[in-house]
Amino acid sequence: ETITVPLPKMFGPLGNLPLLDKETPMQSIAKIADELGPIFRLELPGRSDLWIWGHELVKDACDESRFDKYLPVPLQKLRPIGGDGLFTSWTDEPNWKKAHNILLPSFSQRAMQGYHAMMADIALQLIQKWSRLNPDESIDVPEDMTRLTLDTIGLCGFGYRFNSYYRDNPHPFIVNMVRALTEGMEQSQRLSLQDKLMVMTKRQFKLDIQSMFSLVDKIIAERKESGSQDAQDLLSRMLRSKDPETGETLSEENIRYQIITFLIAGHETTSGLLSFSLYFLLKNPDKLRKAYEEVDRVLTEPVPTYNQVRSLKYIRMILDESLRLWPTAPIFSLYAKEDTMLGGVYSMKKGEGVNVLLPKLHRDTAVWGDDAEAFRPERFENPSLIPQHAYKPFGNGMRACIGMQFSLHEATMVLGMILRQFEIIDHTNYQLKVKETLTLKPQGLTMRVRPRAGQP
Ligand code: MNH
Repeated sequence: ETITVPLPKMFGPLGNLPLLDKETPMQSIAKIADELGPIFRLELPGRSDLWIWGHELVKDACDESRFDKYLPVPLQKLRPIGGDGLFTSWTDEPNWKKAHNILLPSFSQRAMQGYHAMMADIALQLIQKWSRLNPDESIDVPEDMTRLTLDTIGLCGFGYRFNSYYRDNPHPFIVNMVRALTEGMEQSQRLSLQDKLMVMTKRQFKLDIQSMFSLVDKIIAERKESGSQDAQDLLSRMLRSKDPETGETLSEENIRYQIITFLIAGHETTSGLLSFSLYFLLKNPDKLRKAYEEVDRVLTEPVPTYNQVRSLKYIRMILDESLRLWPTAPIFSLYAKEDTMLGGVYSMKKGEGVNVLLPKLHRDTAVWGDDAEAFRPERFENPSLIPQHAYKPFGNGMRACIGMQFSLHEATMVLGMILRQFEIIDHTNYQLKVKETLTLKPQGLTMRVRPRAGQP
């Protein structure tokens, strides 16, 4: 039997569009989800989308023998930027599998030992900046976290220093990137006539992409010329490594797309994660106390070792719990490879897509209990107790995030170092407002810090 999928109130040819706040569409959809339940449909001009968040439905959609990653319209709009890089390619494009094979070892937990010193280099810049603040100065948390994650992926990715802690304004590459990403996302919300009229915006979009390509192409060319391919960064690994299946290396164009993809994927998501984690600690003094206890016990030197970072179990649980409540990449999409019954209740045609709404999956009380809304890192004490496919902040299966170990090693180190050095203070009694771009961030979060006694 197939159920009738609920649809919210319609507004003629605009469909459900008026129900979506242009600034915070994901949060509007989560509100609709509260009302309509674990599966529903949204009609937007020219599209009709299926959404799920109930655990049983998501679990079924995570079956890779029947479903594969889908590129919804907003991701398709990023093709001019990300090309056939890992994030914006279909699984059956030849460069997806090739790059996946070549890059997987470079993102393994073992490979993090090679990036550790570079990550620590950037983390120390943040610690030093904060330790020189006057007591009444406040920190723009998302801004300083974005400086950190951008500089980290720049250095570990291709030996380039964005030097964001020496700038008030974002690096020109980031200005181009953020404007291009924003335009890509906005294109997908525009009616087609409206979109055709935006001549200047389109010209700017092209210019921004050209500037991004030229910086990255220059870095690749210089590295090839210098012949120094012994560097430990991702670029030299990409230039060297051959796909075990085809024996081929990646083309220069595809390496460019991968680098741009890492910059996009690697900087906003991890900075949002660190910002939300600090937000939750500011609001949960008992958890903060446990975190201080752990970093005081484990971090005995000013710069943590690789193994010390791996020992920060509670810090890691704080990050896991932050990603549960505010998964910074909140949606991923799948399509049915053949006609199939989704969750045994809804019949899907071959090629039909479905969006997974993570903030709601991660608050499904059937899995997480009646205190699903509460910040409780202890839930992750024993990860084997978490039901399969109930927690998906890094996506699913072979198309899951390749940068998971990278972001978690970086974030664990930085959060550990911050808490070892500083008492964090919620000087404004901050009220959470979640800002949406391609990712989520706590908008306008600021805090103050004081040196803690007995630093190493
Ligand atoms: Mn990441 C895919 C979340 C950090 C590079 N990432 C995904 C997906 C999610 C995700 C969800 C799956 C998207 C989809 O199915 O359409 N990523 C995150 C989060 C963080 C993150 C929550 C940090 C926190 N990601 C990073 C970092 C990098 C990175 C850091 C790179 C350095 N992510 C990727 C790439 C993909 C991806 C590349 C696409 C992988 C593939 O499909 O082969």
